[in-house]
Amino acid sequence: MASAMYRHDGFQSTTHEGLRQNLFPMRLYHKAKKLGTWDPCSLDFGKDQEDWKKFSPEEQETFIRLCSLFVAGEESVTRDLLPLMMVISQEGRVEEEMFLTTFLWEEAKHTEFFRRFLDEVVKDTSDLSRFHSPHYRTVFYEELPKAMFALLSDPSPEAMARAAVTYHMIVEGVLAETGYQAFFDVIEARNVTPGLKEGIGLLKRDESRHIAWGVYLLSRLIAEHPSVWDVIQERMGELWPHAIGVVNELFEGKPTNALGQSLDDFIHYAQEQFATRMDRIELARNKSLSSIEQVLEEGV
Ligand code: MN3
Ligand code: FE
Repeated sequence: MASAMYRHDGFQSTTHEGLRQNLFPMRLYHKAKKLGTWDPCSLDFGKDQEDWKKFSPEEQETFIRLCSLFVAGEESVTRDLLPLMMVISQEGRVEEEMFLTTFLWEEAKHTEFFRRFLDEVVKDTSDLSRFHSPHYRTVFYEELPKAMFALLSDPSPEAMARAAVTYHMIVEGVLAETGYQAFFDVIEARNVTPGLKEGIGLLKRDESRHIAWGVYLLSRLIAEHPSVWDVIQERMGELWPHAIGVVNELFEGKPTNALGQSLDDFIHYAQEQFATRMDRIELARNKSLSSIEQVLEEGV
């Protein structure tokens, strides 16, 4: 990269516009400062510790399996966001970068949250990567870091679209949304582990902002470069079998797990998430970016 790029021709904050408060990412930034400041250390796990002792070994195993996927998934999104932030910074989109500072901090706290549950409730210090099945490994050990760190040498709109589909559509939009909603539902229905439930509720709210920015980014890329649409579809097609693979592996060939969750429900919900995201992005092909922002704003 030419060193000539490492200079500033000016600063947005000293232009006649100042910081563009009406930009969607700026509105997300203000939301994040209000809603994203919860502290994983402040959650009370006292009742969770009591409930844990009453779970059967099979139920405990299912909790640990889910937590091992979630904690590593949160670590991976914490570790893999920076290259995308760097491109946004280099493009001088300061309002988007300001939102992304909240994004990265929140992912760090999500990692901390699940690890705290494992340390203080589960009290398991064994190697939890044993639960990381082949499709999970393909997504989180390979495809996600590869797509994100490719941006260091190729910050093109096409590479950005591949990164955003991987990170925001598949990992956050399909896998995290599906996993957290299903986990939240089962904890709520059984009225157990209130600390875990509260944390997942807060985390889901954070994720809705992350995904909204991801959809905004993809919509913006399509608006600026219409050919990006084909790249998005191709990338969704590449990753979808792995996303469904992660769900199938979670159930190990059985129709339900020890918590009474059903594979069919999981698959159905994942498909719904996938279709909803695709619909939103497809809107960007025919409508203005501002009309998409309105739809996105309703969801955060
Ligand atoms: Mn997260
Ligand atoms: Fe996220």
